Amino acid sequence: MSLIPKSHPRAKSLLIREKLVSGFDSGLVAKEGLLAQGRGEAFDYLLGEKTGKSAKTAIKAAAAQILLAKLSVISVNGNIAALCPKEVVRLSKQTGSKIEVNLFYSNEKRKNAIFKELKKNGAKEILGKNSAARATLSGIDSARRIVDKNGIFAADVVIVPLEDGDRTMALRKAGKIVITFDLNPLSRTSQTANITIVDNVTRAMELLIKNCIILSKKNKKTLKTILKNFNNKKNLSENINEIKNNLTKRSRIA
Ligand code: PTJ
Repeated sequence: MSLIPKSHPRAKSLLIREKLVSGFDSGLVAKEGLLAQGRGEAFDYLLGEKTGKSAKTAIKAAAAQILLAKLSVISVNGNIAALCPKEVVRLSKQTGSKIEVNLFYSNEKRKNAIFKELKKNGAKEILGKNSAARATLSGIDSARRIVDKNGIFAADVVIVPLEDGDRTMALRKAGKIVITFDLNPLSRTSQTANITIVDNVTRAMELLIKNCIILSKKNKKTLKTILKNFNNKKNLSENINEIKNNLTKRSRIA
């Protein structure tokens, strides 16, 4: 049972933190994943802990891009398995995207726990464990280089929530379109991806699913226009301005 009272002014943030801690206790999350969450929390504070206008714009572009993909793959790590396994499965079912487990701090035991968690949440096919389908991404030295030849390796669009910069660059160099969720607009991943959603993945994943449902009723031309009008660098700059405006507001003496 949670020790966090619902009335606590920071209950939402503390409950997200609790998901990570219980994900760590149940073997889903790497120790380093707890630190990554802490960094994310700090940026979320600066954002005002809400989905801003620029994040909404990026989410809409991401939905259009996923719907236009020939093969999209959602890459799942320990933090994502702990924070939003249900949403990952729903996004996959809504858009026909494949799910692939790909870890930075690779470890078979943790990988198995993540597979189990995704299955418990309704996933049917999960890639990332079949050694016969192993392929290697070039330009990257971490364990993340090992991917599935029918998944990330073959994909034209890869969704990489909470990612490290190296793989984002390697994926871009391999000609893939990269969509990321990252609360830090300055990170290498944020700066390198094609579409960066600067928002807490726990808020943004749900919105992405909603946008995919709405946009699935539109034709290809409309989706392509949404993408044509999206500029990641410009959107990131707007996001930094949102943070700046929030800080200016908070710095005023009432
Ligand atoms: O499970 P593994 O082994 O694949 O490891 C996963 C982690 C997250 C530990 C690994 O990918 C890592 O070390 O990531 P980084 O380089 O610390 O980057 C994580 C980024 O995600 C940081 O820029 C954080 O600000 C951001 N972040 C953290 N929590 C959230 C977040 N962004 C969105 N929503 C969050 N809840």
